[in-house]
Amino acid sequence: MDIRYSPEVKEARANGAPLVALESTIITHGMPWPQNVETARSVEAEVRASGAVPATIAVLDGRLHVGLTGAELEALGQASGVAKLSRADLAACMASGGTGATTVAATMIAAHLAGIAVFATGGIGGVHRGAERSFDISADLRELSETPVSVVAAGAKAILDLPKTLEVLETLGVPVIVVGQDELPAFWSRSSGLPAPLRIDTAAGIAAAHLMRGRLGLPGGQLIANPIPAEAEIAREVMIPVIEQALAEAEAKGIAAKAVTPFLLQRIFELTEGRSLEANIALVLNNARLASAIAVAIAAAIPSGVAD
Ligand code: PSU
Ligand code: MN
Repeated sequence: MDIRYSPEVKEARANGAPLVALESTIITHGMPWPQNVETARSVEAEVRASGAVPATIAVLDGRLHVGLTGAELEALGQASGVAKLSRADLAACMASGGTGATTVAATMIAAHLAGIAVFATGGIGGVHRGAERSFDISADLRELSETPVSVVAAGAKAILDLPKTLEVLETLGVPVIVVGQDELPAFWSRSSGLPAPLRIDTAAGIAAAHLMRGRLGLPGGQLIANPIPAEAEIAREVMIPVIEQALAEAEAKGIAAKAVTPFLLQRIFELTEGRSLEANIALVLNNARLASAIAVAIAAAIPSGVAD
């Protein structure tokens, strides 16, 4: 597989330094310009400050990039009409020379190809509300069951049906590990009303669980649910009516398939007058710190630094 590594990632791979994968859909479809590029840069800086090397993943002109240069990141963040690539569209985009941002699912695939075991993002996709009618279940869930990458997120986005998302993850055999509390976090809020399926409070403990899965020969990764810092959270009671309104508008407008998540995030940004974006930025930075600590712990346990 011809992967284009950035100079920084190439060097880290040669030295066995800990790497943290970062997705690009959050840049192109999850946040408005220019906060998207600013956030992507500060997330990368946070990873470096925490002792690991960031590898932001995207497809540019048909080539799979693991690690983007500053100029590539800027261009992607400003481009319009960039494709949103999940497992289903990754190969076709590359084969036709296209440009696309990778979702959690596609980023996991690329990270694994590059020997990267840990990935930080904001929230994963999941089972959408009304999935019993729409069948809208993100490919991120299946990917977590197949590809051995630990994904650090702030829980599943509260726009989803969280109980159904947990049920599907359990069916698929994906460990959902909550950090520091007994309740599943809900992205913008620390609380969801749902109990944590598993709880591990240290990066070393999460790294040990990741490595143990590998030793058991279990395919698939782990979902690490890291609550948003208390000072940055938006209370659940505040988010519930906002989410309800955004969902009602999506339904009335007939928004479907890939467009659902970007539409809801944009409407929630508008309805909260930007507060949802501030919270989103804070939680991604928090996830980047934890992911780096996990990557450092895995690299310490595996001399080559490449874990799978
Ligand atoms: N987290 C965010 N913003 C986002 C996403 C996650 O804070 O935009 C993206 C991720 O790339 C995730 C995708 O994989 O949304 C899920 O989309 P879908 O529900 O269509 O599978
Ligand atoms: Mn979907």
